[in-house]
Amino acid sequence: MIAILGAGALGRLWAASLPAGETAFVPRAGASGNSPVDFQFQGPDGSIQDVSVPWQALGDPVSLLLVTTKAGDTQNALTSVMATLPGNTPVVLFQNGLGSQQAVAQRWPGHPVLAASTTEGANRPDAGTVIHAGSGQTWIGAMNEAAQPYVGPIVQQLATSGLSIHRESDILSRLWQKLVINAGINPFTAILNCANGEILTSEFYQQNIDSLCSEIAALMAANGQTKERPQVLRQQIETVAENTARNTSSMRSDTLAGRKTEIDFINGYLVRLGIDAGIPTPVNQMLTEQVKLLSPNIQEQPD
Ligand code: KPL
Repeated sequence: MIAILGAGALGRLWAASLPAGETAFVPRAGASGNSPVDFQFQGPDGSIQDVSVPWQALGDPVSLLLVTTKAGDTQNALTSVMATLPGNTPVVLFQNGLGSQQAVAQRWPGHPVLAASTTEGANRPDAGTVIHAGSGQTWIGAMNEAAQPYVGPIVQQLATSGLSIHRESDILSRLWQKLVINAGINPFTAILNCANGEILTSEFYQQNIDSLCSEIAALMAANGQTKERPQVLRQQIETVAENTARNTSSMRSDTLAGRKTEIDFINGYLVRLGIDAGIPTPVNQMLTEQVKLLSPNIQEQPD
């Protein structure tokens, strides 16, 4: 049984894509999941499928735990679950940004902890519908030594979903690449309340993007990542913004829905790295503050 912690759009995408009967959602601490999670799943080709996913019952054997909670929610959500999992059960983290993955790997060093970086696009326009808006790619790699032997078998197991899964020997670099994109697109779309492509013509973006990319390039070099020129990072950001021009970013949709955003694990994470390395990050800081001002009183909410 593959257990899934986090019944949001991404968790439901995996539940709908893996073979029927092989997945169950993990109830949050204090919550009792009784009736199954029922939803309609729309594939990228427009096909509709009715999906029903049970909640994991106490004592159900779990071969693998997929964690699809928001980054800011992950440690809390995992705490009660880890206490009930045998120490050799692998855990795959699907969070956006960086910081939460390292925190989990450090907190449970004996557990095989893996991380995934995915470009699958899924959204949940209402409680009973999940749309797999665009097929993407998912890379999976080990976050600690204990996870190394599990990477190949997990890639094979998750490939039964029909999604495109790859083994990644340097998952941290892969997560950094996605971080660059998210740091350069998401806060601008949330602050400007616009689709991804529209940031490119905005004055606010044009005024800040080069300094932002210089900050990120310096932080990458200081953190053992390939030293990229800021112009190269800007090009990468703009290619994705163009390719996803009509999309609403996850940060803009969180803001519009009144949910807590993942800014602390994207630009906020870069600010923390800057403080540690003595590298000034005024643009990351400004973007983090402005995104937080959009939703000042929001508490953590489970997906
Ligand atoms: O990953 C994304 C997100 O919205 O979080 C991008 C790449 C910006 C696509 O919308």
